[in-house]
Parts: sequence; C-alpha cells; structure tokens
Amino acid sequence: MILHVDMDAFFASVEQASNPRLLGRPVVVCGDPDRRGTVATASYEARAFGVHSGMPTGEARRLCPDGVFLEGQPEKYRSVSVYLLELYKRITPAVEPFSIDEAFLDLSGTAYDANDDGAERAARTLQRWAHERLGLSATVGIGPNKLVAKMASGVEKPQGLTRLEEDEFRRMFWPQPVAALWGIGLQTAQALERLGVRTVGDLARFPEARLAGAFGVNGPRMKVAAWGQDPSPVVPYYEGVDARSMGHEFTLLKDLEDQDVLEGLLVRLADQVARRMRKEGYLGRIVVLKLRYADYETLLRQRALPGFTDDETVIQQVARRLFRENRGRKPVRLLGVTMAGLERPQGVEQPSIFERDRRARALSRGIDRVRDLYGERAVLRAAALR
Ligand code: TTP
Ligand code: MG
Repeated sequence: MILHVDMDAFFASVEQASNPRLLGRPVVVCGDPDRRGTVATASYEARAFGVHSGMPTGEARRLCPDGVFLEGQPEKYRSVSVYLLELYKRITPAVEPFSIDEAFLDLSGTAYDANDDGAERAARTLQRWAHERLGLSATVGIGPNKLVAKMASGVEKPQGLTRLEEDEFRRMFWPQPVAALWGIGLQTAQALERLGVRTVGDLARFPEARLAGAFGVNGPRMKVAAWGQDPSPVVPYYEGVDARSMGHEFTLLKDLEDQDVLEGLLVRLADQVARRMRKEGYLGRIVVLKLRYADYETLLRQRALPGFTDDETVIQQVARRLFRENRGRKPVRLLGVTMAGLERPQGVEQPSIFERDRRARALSRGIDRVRDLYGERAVLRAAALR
C-alpha cells in the first residue's frame, strides 16, 4: 500500500501559517528573485479569482486586486519540507521525497499495513500532524502502487483523502484524455493522438508493438501505466542503493540548467568513482544516477551493465544516458554517480568483461598516479572542464 502526500497550496499555506493575519485571505506567492514576474502558487482563496501557478504576476494583480502578494522565501519552504519528511518517517522508513511538497510512503511491513483501513489511518494521522504542528493542510492519495497513489491524490483537493484500487483507477481514468495519465506530457499526448489514441482507455487497448515502434521502451511502459500498474519501488533517498556501493555526489553552488556543464560534472563524478574502485580493487555492475532538482524533487535511476567494470568511460556514458533520459526541465541542484553491485575479484589482474585494450587501462592507472601525486585537478577530461 502506497501513500502519496501533496501539501495544499504549499508556499502560500506556509506564509499563512506563519502570519495569522493572512488566514482566510487570498495570498499569492511570486517566484524567487530570478522569476519574480510569475506566480509560484496561490492560496485557495486566491484561486477562486482564477489565479494559478505560472501566471504572470501582473495578470494575477488584475484578477485579484485585493490579494496579498508576497515574494517567495525558498529557504523557509525547504526547511518546512525537511520537517515534513521527518514526520513521514515516523509512519514508515520508506519515504521517497518527490518534490518540495510531495512524497511517496510505502506502508509495507508497518503497523498500518496490518488491516484494511490502515492506510486511511496513516493518512489521517499525517494530516493531523501537519495541521497541528505546522498549520498546513495536506492531500493524500492511497493506491496499490506509486502511479495510482499519485493520481488518487489529484482526485480531490484540498484536504482530500482518496483511495483507489486498480479497477477503480481504470473506471475513473479510462474515459479521460491521455494527458491525464501521470508522466504523459503535452508532446507525448499529441504524438499519441496522431496514432488515434485519445483517452487513457485507448492507450490501454492499443497494440504494444506499435507503441514500442513509436516511443521505444517508453511505449510499453505507458501502456502498463494505463492499466493502473507501476512496478517502480519507493526509493528512500537517504538509504543509498546498496550496501556494496561506492559513489560521489556534488551539490552545485547555484542551481543549474546547462546540459554541458551538468554532463561535465557527471564525467568528473564518474572519474572519481572509478578511481576509488580501482584503488580498493572493486568492479561494479550497476550505475546509479542521483538527480536532485532545485525544488528538491529527487530521482534515483539505475541501469545494470552486461558485465563488471571499473572503466570510467563506461560509467560516464551510462550516467549521461540516464541523465538525458530522465531529466526534466527544471534547474538541477545536485548530481551523484554511484556504482552498485560491487565485487572484489580474487585473482590479481582479473579483466572486466568489457575488454579494454591494455593501453586504455594503463592510461587510467597512469592518471590515477598523477592525481595521487599532484591532486585531483592535475589532470581533467576536456568534457569535465566546463
Ligand atoms: P504544487 O504541489 O504543484 O502546488 P501547490 O502545493 O501550491 O497547490 P496544490 O498542491 O494544492 O494544487 O507545487 C508545490 C509548490 O511548488 C507550490 O506551492 C509552489 C511551487 N511551484 C512553483 O514555484 N512554480 C510552479 O509552477 C508550481 C506548479 C509550483
Ligand atoms: Mg501541493
């Protein structure tokens, strides 16, 4: 049983909670200093006037001249977000933060998993804690997987509590446009429409092979989602991936969007990981990318390789591919590269099954030695220079 928690009008509610004079009033929180011109979010009182996220502030002022307009204070919202995660962890250790105000909770193996209404009890407990301790209201979706829980939380807001089983999910969403399905953006929806797929139900019944032809691996995944199924686990971000793993991560000094710079950082991280593996005599088989956006949404994505390696060029390539496949359009705050599924080969010079030519291996080891002597930055790959 999975819970998806989404705070109501998050930034605006935090402002209202910290200033009682704002309670019951239309509050509009504008973007951080870089994006002051748009609305980050609006309280439900302001939404009644038609104000919504992403709208130019000028337009919001026209629609709601008596609104209270505030500049957003990101640090304040982040600290509330961290406090919320601590509350969630009292329900279950399996908490996956999804954005600054959303998280998934897996109730498996907890006291709330024991009987039929346990998930609802957990949800109401969370809603009460958020209200009593922070003065915030939350909406909770409950489902058999992350997808259904996420979409259930969108059914009724604010202060909603919606539980859907797979079959109820289908009854509710099959008549709706494909774009209603979590993960299907505008462009994908348009491409689907060109194939004659209009509703979620159309997608569920569409031949898998044609979806694969048009969308690659994502085609069949979308079809599975249309059936209300989602195999992806809740990934607690603080637990890392695997006891036998080695990784490096880097928090950027400034949230960044530049693809070249971010990939350059991945190259450097892969270099550091490979170097440490060589030093400690490990080979690894699973590359894990950690990606945290400016709003704290955090993704872990992993790919198993066909064999074991300590080759930084292989690790880099896979990390960059994972990055390209999974990154959204938001600025990035942190990147991490981890190798998991580590083995320590017993023989002396056990070659990885990626047959590298001897000169390439010698080069890596030579660079390791230069760095041992003169420091990490003595030799850098050109791709990491930016
Ligand atoms: P959301 O959860 O999308 O919105 P919300 O919490 O304000 O409202 P509700 O969930 O009740 O519909 O986003 C969480 C916060 O992220 C939001 O309070 C402000 C911020 N945000 C932006 O800064 N810009 C945006 O375009 C959006 C959608 C959200
Ligand atoms: Mg929200």
